[in-house]
Formats: sequence, structure tokens, C-alpha cells
Amino acid sequence: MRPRRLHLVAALAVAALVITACSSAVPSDSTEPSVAAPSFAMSPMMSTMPSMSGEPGHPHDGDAITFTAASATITVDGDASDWSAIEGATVNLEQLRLAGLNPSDAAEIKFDPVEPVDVTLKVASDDENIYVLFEVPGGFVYDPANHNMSASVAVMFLIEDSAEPHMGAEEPEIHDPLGMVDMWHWELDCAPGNMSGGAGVVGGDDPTCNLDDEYSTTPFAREDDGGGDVANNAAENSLTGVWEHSARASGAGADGTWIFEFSRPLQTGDPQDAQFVSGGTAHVALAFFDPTEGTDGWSDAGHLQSAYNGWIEVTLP
Ligand SMILES: [Ca+2]
Ligand SMILES: [Ca+2]
Ligand SMILES: [Ca+2]
Ligand SMILES: [Ca+2]
Repeated sequence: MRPRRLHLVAALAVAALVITACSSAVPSDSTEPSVAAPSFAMSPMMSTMPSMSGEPGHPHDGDAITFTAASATITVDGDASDWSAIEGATVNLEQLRLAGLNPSDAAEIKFDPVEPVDVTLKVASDDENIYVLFEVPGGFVYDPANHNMSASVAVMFLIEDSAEPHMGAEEPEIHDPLGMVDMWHWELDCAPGNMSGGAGVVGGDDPTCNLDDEYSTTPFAREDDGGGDVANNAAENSLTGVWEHSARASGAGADGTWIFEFSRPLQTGDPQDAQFVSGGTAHVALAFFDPTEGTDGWSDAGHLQSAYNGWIEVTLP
């Protein structure tokens, strides 16, 4: 649960008390307008509910997505079979809506159109680690020599409550940092089935496989943990991942599903990471870079992303 919402509820309750105090002539029982907060209790099953569209300045027009993560230990190997009994969420990803930006911002952003896509997000945890499965339907388009001609993904988590899910910002003021988000950013420089990232990566920038542990405050202010402009002696970047494609055996272009499997310690002690606890809520956002976007593959700005759904709320077991 995001503290900001609790603050909103608290503010409403205070307002109600003030109304009550100033309205002594009015019976203070059933005639009072109800200020009971809507229930945001997490369903044990995946559910959708209306977004907090009344939250000033932060409208999200998709249904809010919430679900409860599984209690499980996952093997990070690019094989999704150990997730088969675990329920997740379907998340619609789409490109940035340039019409919603300030014209001056929109004018500097170029990309080729890509159709929206429904992806699958699953999350699990055990006593030590959080595990994420991100699956995207699409053809097996992979060039080991050019990661722009292969799929690429990012998984984001809220660090600061004020952060919005477009890399910390929101439209239309996409240059304005609202808070810090944690970002797992992966360009496929290692082959399927290979372990990417892992302990020993200094500065968050994985030099071999390009599974980078990063943070951002806007799409234009993204840095590697401990390797950016902000000193961070506590950087911890043991994030790991393995990718696969279900139709790889059928050859280039074959239709199937991209599989991106990750794990990281629940607690890293790194201020440029989200920290997770049992019973807590992880706020997640997703991005997918489609290698078929243009003749040169995907572009930075052309990625499909979940930000229009608001933060995906995942309760950890
Ligand atoms: Ca697995
Ligand atoms: Ca990198
Ligand atoms: Ca980190
Ligand atoms: Ca990070």
C-alpha cells in the first residue's frame, strides 16, 4: 500500500472531523457524508479495480492491476515451467502517447509505431530473494551481434513514493523528476540460457551480458547503480537473469514467447534499489523494446510500456 494513499485517506478523515466540528446544528450521525476509504485490500487472486483517477495530477486510464506474489523458490534458467502453477497478471504495454506531451517535448522524441501487446508478469519470493517472470508474445528476432535487433526489456520498481511509473516521471511533464525508481534494464548481449548479471558487477553496468541494475527519475535521467553521477558506496548489483524464446528451435522469426526470468535479494541495502519485505507491496512497471520497430531495430523512445496502467501493485507473501 502506498503511503500517499493513506495520507489521502487521513486528509479526508481530518476534513470530515472539521466539518463535524463546524456543523454542530447538524446531527453527526448518518447524515454525514461517508468518508470511508475504498477498500484496497489485496485479493488473493489477480484482480482489477478502478484506478485512483481522483488523485490530483496522477490520472491513469487503465484499470489498476494488483495481485499477490507466490511463495516459491524459482530456478533462474530461462525455463518457465517452474512458474506454471503460479498466477500472475496480464499487462497491456503501449508506446508513449506523443499527443499527451508538451509539444516541445514531443518534437524531440522520434520512434516508429509498434502495436500494443499483452504481456504476462509473475512474481514470487522466498526468504532471501524476489523472482520475476516477464513473458512477451512475439517472433524470435535475435541478432547476437546487435542488441537493437533483438528484444530488450526493463522492469521497474518504485523507490520513492512520489515516483510515477514512467521512469519516475509522468506525462505530460516527462522531463520533471517526481521520484526515484529502480530499474532492471537488459539488452541481450549474451545467448539464451546464459546467466546474465550477477554478483561482482561493479557500478551496475554488466559489461558482458548487459543486464544492468539502474535507477532513474525521468526517461532522460537514467544511471547505473553506483556508476552514475551520484556517489553510492552501498551499491549492490547481484541481480541475475536468464532469457529464452519458446520457438527458438524453429528458427529466426518463429512465433512464440520471449521468456525473461530474474532474481535478486529482497534486501540489497542499496539506496538505488527498491527494498522488499514479506507482506509488503512492490510497485512494478514494465517496458519491452521490440526489435521489429524499425529497420535498425528498436529505438530508445519507441518501447512499449505499462505506465498508462499506473503502478502494478504486487503484494509479497
Ligand atoms: Ca525457471
Ligand atoms: Ca550496460
Ligand atoms: Ca543495485
Ligand atoms: Ca537499481
